[in-house]
Amino acid sequence: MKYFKMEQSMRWYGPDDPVSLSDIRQAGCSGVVTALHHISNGNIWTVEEIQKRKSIIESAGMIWNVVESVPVHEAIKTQTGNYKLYLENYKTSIRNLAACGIHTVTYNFMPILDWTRTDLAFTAQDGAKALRFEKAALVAFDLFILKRKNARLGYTDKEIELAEKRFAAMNTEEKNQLQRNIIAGLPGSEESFTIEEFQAALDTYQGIDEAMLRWHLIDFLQEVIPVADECGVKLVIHPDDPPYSILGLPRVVSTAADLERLFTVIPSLNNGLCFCTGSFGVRPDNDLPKMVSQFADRINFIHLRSTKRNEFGDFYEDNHLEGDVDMYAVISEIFKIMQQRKISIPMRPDHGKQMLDDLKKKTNPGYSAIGRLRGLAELRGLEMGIMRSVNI
Ligand code: DNO
Repeated sequence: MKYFKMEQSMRWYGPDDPVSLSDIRQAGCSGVVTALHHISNGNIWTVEEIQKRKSIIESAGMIWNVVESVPVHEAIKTQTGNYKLYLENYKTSIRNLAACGIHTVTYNFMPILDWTRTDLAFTAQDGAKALRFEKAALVAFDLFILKRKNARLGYTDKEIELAEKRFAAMNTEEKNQLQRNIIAGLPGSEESFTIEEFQAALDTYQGIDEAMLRWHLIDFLQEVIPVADECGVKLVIHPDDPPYSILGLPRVVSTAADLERLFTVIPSLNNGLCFCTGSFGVRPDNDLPKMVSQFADRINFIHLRSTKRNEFGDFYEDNHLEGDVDMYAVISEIFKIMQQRKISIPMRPDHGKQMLDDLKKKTNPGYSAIGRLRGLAELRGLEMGIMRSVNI
C-alpha cells in the first residue's frame, strides 16, 4: 500500500545563506522553501527573477515547492498610503509565481514585527543554543527602552515588578542586544528598525484595534483569493508568533477561533493555512491535533517544532520531539489527513538549536544546518514509525 508522506523540505535564504543547497539535499530534502528576499516589500516578483531562483534550485536536484513568504506590505495591513498599488503588485506576483509552476505561497498578517524572541542564544541544559522569549525582558524593553506611551496599562503589577528587576540586572550591552533581538529583524522578517523608526511604525497602528485589523485581513483576502483561484495558487497564512498581542499591537491569527472566522468569510480552499506547531503551541488553549483535523482541508504547508513554556509566559524552543507539543499526536493527525486528501503536504523542520560544529559558525538564528537536520531526522523517523504501525 502506498501512503502519502510529508514532503521533506528546508528553508533556504538564497545564495547568501551559509547553509547551501547541497547541505539541504544531503539532509534528505526534495523541497526548498525560499523567497526573493532581495526584492523589497511591496514590489513585483517578476517572472525573470522567479525563474532565476527556480533554476538554481533545480540545478541542485530539488524543487522550489513553497514560497515563504511574499510579504504583505504594512500599508495593506493599515490600509493607508499606496496600499491599492501594493495589492495589485501582490496579485501580479501571485500570477507570476503560478506561471513559473510555483503554487504554494506563505504570508503573515502580523503588524510591524514578524516573529519575536528576546534571546537568540539561550544555553539549553544540553549545551546547545536555543531561541527564547522571556516575558519580563519584553516588558522591560517596552517600558524602559521603547518607553511606549500607556504601556503600563497592558501589564499587571507583578509583570511590571519582574520587568523592573530584570532591567536593573542588565548591563548596557545586554540592553542593546535585547533591543536588537526585538526590532532589528530576525531572519525572514523583511523589516528592521531603530527605536525612532519603530515608534513611528507603532504610531501607524493608532486606532487600529483587533476588529479593524481583522477586517483589513479579510479585505486583503477578498482581493487576492480570487486571483489565487484563477491561477491555482494556495495561499497559506502563518500564525502569529507568539500567538497573542505584543507591544500593544493587535494580532488576529492566534487561535482556532481566529482561523474559523477567516475560513468562514472566505471559503475558497485556496484560503489556506501554514500549520506552525511552534507558534500555535505556545498557547495551552490551542489543541494542536484537534486543530489539524478541524482545518484538514486548509493545511497546505507545515512547520514542525516544539516550545516549552513556564508559568511566567516565557518559552524556549526545545528539541523537536520534546517540549509542550505532542509531536506524535500531531504527526498522526497529519498522516491521517494526507491519506484522506491523497496528497503529500510540504513540511519543514522549523528552526533548530545551534549545536555541534554550528556553535563555531555564524548562522542565521534558528536556521543552522545541524539543529534543523537533527529535527528533520527525528521527525521523519517518527512519521515512518506512524506509517509502519498503520501498515501492520
Ligand atoms: C520564522 C518564520 C516566520 C514566517 C513568516 C511567514 O522563523 O516562521 O518568519 O516565515 O511569519 O510569513
